[in-house]
Amino acid sequence: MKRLKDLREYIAALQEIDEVQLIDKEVDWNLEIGAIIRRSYDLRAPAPLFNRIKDCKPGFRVLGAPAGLSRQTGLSFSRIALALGLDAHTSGQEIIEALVAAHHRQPIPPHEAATGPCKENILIGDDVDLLRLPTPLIHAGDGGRYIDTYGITVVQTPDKRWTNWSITRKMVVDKNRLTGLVVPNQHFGMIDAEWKKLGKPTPFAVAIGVEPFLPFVGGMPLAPNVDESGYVGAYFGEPVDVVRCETVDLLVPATAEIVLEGYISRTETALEGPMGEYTGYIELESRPKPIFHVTAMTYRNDPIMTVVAGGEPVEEDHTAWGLPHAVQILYELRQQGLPITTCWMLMESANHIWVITVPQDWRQRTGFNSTQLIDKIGHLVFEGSKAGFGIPKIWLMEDDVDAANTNEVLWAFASRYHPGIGEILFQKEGYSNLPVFLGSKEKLEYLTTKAIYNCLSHDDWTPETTPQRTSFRARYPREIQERVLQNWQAYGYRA
Ligand SMILES: Cc1cc2nc3c(=O)[nH]c(=O)nc-3n(C[C@H](O)[C@H](O)[C@H](O)COP(=O)(O)O)c2cc1C
Ligand SMILES: [Mn+2]
Repeated sequence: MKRLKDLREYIAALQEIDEVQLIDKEVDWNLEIGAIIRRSYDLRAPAPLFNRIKDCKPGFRVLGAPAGLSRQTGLSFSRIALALGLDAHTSGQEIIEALVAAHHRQPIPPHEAATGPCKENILIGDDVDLLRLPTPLIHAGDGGRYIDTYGITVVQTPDKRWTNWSITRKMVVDKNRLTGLVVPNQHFGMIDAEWKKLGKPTPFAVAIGVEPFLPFVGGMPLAPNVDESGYVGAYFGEPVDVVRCETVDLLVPATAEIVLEGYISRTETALEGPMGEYTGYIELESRPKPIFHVTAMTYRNDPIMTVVAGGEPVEEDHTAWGLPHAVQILYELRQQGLPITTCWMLMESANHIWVITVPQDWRQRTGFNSTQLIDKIGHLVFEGSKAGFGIPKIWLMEDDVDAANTNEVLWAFASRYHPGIGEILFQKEGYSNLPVFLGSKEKLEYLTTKAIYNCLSHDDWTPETTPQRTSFRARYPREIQERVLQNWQAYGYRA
């Protein structure tokens, strides 16, 4: 495992495999940066690193699409793999297992360092000026310039028992004020509620441009009262370095490019949003959200802001939120003794469909029929897990299907799911309010109906009546497969 300890080491590693595009031509923060990032997702082109940004001090930079997918053969997930300290060619399935493995190791708490790169420039109080930073207006129609689309928001309970790291969007209001979402069911919202109960402003910090692993734990739904920093330590087998903030009693990752710190007001609000979102849509309304007063900002020399242009798949909401959610439910279902081969978020579904696969002999292993298995999985995921909050639809199938292969998964769903009887519903489950399939009442309540789509073999199939696949691997004798593979170029194919 090769841990990349800051964003700059990550960019250097991306350069080695041609996954970063340096852009020296001056670009406009006003929509041009956002449009380039968005097109890079469409083409699965390298991550753009913008070196010259209009109205901005030379040296202040933006890295777009920090964990997008790649169009290079065999390197689709290379940005994710490098971020996780793995070889660039690591498969989706191996990435999932690497993250699950850390759940079985003891958490290692962070190490408080005396100082760190994020302290190279320190601006406190009146000197804070958010407008110095190269914050883009990402999408036409966004309610403002989003400074935090991939940063780590740090909050701690008033009794200090729990420090949460998560990703949650924030917009610039003026030179020292932000506003952003505080979703009540997320840990950020739960900890904010504890401060609210005391009638005190919530101290917060946001670390932007952090070491590349951290956004994957920021998007991971660990259990409540569990510190994400401990999981990072468990993953790498060593603690993550943190440093003390200047004006709030919080610790932040030491190698962050930019740190903003301050307090969430109990009384003041500003209109927040809309912003192009993970669902692939942008809402039209702004809503009042709390003001975040920024009491200090610190940054590295020539800081690099990471930017996600949320929207149609595949972007970081899908890679750094969808994928860690698959990891979490895989771990939790296995902890309950269920034989689960893997879980995967279908990247093209933009965090709407998670695929769960089970071994073909799951009936013998569990003693369940399909109704019982679906019921058990549905209750555990949708009702028993923080991860289930973000998950509306599950496609359940056997593991002859490669869950990370969208073509195969789509074919299996199309051919195995039975209209009318294959959709098992779970009513009034907690959910995000952003997806566009929700009705307006559901959005207000943060509740919806969720479903498991049964793509399992029928309970009454016998070995004689079980349909057999026709694929290259399934249908042809080994010697024929080998002959064909050996002669592939001899037939005239190039690859
Ligand atoms: C790029 C990106 C942007 C995200 N934006 C938000 C957001 O604005 N609001 C939110 O509640 N969750 C957002 N998430 C999802 C949360 O980070 C995720 O649900 C995480 O599990 C929340 O942390 P928690 O489990 O500690 O509550 C985002 C995730 C990613 C990767
Ligand atoms: Mn958490």
